[in-house]
Amino acid sequence: MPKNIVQKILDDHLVEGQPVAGLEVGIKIDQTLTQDATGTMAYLQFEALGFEKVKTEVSVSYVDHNTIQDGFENADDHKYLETVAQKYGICFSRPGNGICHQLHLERFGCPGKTLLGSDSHTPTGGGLGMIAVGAGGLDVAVAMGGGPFYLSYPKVIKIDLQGKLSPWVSAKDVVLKVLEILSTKGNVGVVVEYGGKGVETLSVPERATIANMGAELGVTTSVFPSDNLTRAFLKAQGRDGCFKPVAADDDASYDRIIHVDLSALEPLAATPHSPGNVKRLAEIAGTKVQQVCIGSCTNSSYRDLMLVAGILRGKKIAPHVSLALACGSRQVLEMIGRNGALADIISAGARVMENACGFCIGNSLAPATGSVSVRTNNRNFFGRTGTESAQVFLVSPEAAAACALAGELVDPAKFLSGQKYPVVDMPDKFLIDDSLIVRPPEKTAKVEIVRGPNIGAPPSNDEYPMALSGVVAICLKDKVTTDDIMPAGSRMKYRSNIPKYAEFVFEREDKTFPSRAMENKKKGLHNIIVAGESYGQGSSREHAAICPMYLGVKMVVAKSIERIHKANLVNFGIVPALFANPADYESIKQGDLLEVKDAYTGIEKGELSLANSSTGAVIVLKVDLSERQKQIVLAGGLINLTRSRTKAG
Ligand code: MIC
Ligand code: SF4
Repeated sequence: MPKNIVQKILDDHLVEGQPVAGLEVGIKIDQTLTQDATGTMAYLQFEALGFEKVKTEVSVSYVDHNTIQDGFENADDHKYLETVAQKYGICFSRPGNGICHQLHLERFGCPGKTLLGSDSHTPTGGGLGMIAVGAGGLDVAVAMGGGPFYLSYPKVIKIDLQGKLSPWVSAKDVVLKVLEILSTKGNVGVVVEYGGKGVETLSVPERATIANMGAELGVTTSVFPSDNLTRAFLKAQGRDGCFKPVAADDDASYDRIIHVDLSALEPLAATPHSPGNVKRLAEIAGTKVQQVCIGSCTNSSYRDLMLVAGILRGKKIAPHVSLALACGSRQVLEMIGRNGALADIISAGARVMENACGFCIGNSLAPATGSVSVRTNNRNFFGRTGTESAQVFLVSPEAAAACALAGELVDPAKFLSGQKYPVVDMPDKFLIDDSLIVRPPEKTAKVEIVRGPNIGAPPSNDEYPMALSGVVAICLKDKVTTDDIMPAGSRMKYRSNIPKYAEFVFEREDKTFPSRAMENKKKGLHNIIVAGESYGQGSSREHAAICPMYLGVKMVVAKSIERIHKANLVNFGIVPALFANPADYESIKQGDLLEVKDAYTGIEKGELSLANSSTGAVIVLKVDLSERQKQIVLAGGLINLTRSRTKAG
């Protein structure tokens, strides 16, 4: 049977289940990545599960999120991560080396392989022809220990690219166009596969930009073919040994095909406060801009920054603009440093930041009150920058540079029409220096894991209650992101300390939530979260499930729940339930007392009857879980289940 790329790679890695769209399958994971903000918990869980060594082909622990170090917490985490890596056979990328996704593309990713990462932008690896998927840290811990990763066998949407991008139109505009077409919701269980003649016109970093921001569609991942350009990229990284062509069969079938003519695209922007609010830059031009930030795992490759330098060379940014630059990796920074491009950017007036997530995760460069910030990253969720009143527009590096010069939103094609579009040739050889990657010892060595006071233990949970007697602890709207549930930014340093981090659950929605939920828990009441569509969009942070679990949340009832967050809820013993009739959402209010008499049987059956004692209404809920997931939830989470099996076995 002819196969598409997704089917080829998944079927090669299938260890459990039937390859039928919608059914749960288990796949073997070849590579894993973690970053520091999710990594500490992932490795604490790896330890708690009792594994002796990682069993993957390669596992890498990156430090890129928590690099501010305004206190001992981040440095404690780094030391823990470094020593854990040494002990269990993991490569450790030291702070200063760069952002996990950019680095993984440069130094580790290989076509045809599977990659699981505790970060939602892991699909960046799809630019190299990998099936690269984001997941919660516990799922990554299991995969590091050699266990399968479970996912719903996906439907595949093909994006057929034809033509060639015009000057000033960029890969970012391609993915923004796809976001305009598919939106940020309703794409759970889908993989996007790129194909068509237009693919040959896009370099690997451009493909990676598109695959990266595919995360905002809510799809499982995005993937490109692996072809001669992939081979050339790997060769320039000194890694063509792992090249392998990956292509769909000619008559492969797809669940849907979308045609995108690259030649017809225009410079676009995602407008506040969602990556899916896409508009043409020409349409919104003229708005005054106070800040421009260039960088992040979406747009900080050598190619991106050479383009920026080409645009800024010999010019000065508008006097009221603050321009910041954060390179994706040390390789990129050193290369543009050596060839003079960095000097052009600095001379134009840019502030040069560390090679890290930085502004993208809101731990630096919070914009001024009420200001407009133009950024090249992938998310403009409300409040993510650290300034709730700021308006964030997401654009390409070309557009960002043009806006910095103009001091307002501009279409780069119009604003820079007098200038030649800079030509950036992909280097035949990138500057390769892996000295900030600490490899684990070849032979087992005695390694003492360093645990400073910031390193807590993963919290425990009880078995699922036979009956739920709960209270609606909070009622939320549509598209609540994991940033809304568990803020990052300045709170991120508590990722390894659950009781402390739990003090900030729903901080932006309702500061009293943690204390109310804790009081309910102490009174023996189960907390229930009620939400609208696409609950848990965005980041993979499993803390958005762990911290609510710690506060006694036993169920989320929503109109729909996003893939990674649903898996995280299950892993921590919280039932992800959906309204059978979405209109019932209107009938529930915060503070209502709810009851589910026979929760156990209901979870087994996939249907729960929820009695609202405050209104007298009875509502039907659907609980769509695989047999494996039911066992996890009923055991009170994956760690409990694994431990009970180890004891029994
Ligand atoms: C993000 O972009 O939101 C993050 C920070 O990289 C997260 C991971 C995290 O919360 O640590 C992600 O995308 O998964
Ligand atoms: Fe880091 Fe931002 Fe990328 Fe997340 S999206 S990995 S915070 S650069």
